Amino acid sequence: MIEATDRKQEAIVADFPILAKLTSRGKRLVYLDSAASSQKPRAVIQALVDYYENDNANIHRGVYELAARATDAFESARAKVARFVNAADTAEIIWTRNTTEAINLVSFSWGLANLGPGDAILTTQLEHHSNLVPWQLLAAKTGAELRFIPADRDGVLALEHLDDLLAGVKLVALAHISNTIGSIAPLDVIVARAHAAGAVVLVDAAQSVPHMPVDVQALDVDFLAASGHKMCGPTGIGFLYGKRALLEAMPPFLTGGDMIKRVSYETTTYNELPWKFEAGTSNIADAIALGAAVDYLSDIGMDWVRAHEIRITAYALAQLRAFESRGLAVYGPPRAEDRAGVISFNLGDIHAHDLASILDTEGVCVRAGHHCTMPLMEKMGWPATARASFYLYNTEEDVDALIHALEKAAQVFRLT
Ligand code: 7TS
Repeated sequence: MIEATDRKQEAIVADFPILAKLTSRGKRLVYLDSAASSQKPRAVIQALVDYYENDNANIHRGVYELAARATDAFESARAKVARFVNAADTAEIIWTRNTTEAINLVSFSWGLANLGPGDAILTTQLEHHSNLVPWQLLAAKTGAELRFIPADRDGVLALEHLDDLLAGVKLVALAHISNTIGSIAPLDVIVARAHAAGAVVLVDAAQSVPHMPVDVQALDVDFLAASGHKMCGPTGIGFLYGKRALLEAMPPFLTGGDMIKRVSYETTTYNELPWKFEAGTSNIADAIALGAAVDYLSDIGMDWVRAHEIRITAYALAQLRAFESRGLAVYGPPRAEDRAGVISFNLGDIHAHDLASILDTEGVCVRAGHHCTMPLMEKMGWPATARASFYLYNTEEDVDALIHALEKAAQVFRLT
């Protein structure tokens, strides 16, 4: 069993050409920044090349065979994404550039049409700026109030006052997984109580869809946003899932070509879903390559990906804890099962940027800074953290390399 898992792991690593490259110092590349963006398997890179070499044309308009092929590939990628998150209907998947654009689409379209003075939006203290700034702007524009579910030091949301917080709330917008702390939100509880209070729920799934099975129908979420580049796909493509009835009732976000059915000088009838929300020429090649990424992840199995990340995270937590006597502080839930493969830490007084620079000299790539969660960092009293994040291609050797690099940093800063 263990051997079979190891063989699968080796084969996965070999699928990612960049992982075989050395750094300019001749070190093995140890990529521990997948929460920022994942690496791409050969199948995804090849899908881009294949599309441009064989099928490239604009979609939804050409009568010639080549354009029909491009359209088919583009729409079949949408169907793959719909199956991946178990949407009831392919038309409930809207292509966007990324999670950020998907959230802005909901804010500008649904939000401006549905919120006003006296209404409230409920989010959490854990959010990435992408799931905070749009709601600040929406609140300012509509006169709605913005409220926050508090989080403790492990990134666990405090739900004791949830029902009070939900009074008058029309929208609950929260991250499935915190990109800074790695904690996982109890969506089952929050979605049920939000719906009971009459609110619509948007989930920022940027850190969950790539790393665990996500079923929008089982979760019963109303909107869900994710980015292709964090799930083995290219940059510049992401998606919004929305329940059909909500999307049908929403006005368009961007307007122009492709999102129309009929236009006169005076007026316009909008296209059907999902195209009503896809104005202008879409990111065709990257959508198709995201379809290839979804195929790749589905072949491996999202249950395997989640189980693998729990294994690596448990191993990393144990190794990092052994370092605590030398001033290492590790943040987030203590048990790997309760969290995602995202571990923030600090070593003594070393600034996280300096720490990340030393790790880089050993080929270890981690992110350092505020992770686009400035209010959370301020609340926690962390000027910055270093963050290691794992994906399906990371191994125990990668964790060992991180620990070895931390040893070096401890020596450089004389912490030993
Ligand atoms: N929401 C969460 C929870 C995220 O982690 C990110 C990106 C986003 C939204 C925005 O995604 P985008 O694709 O629209 O940019 N998170 C990170 C990170 O943790 N480090 O770099 C980007």
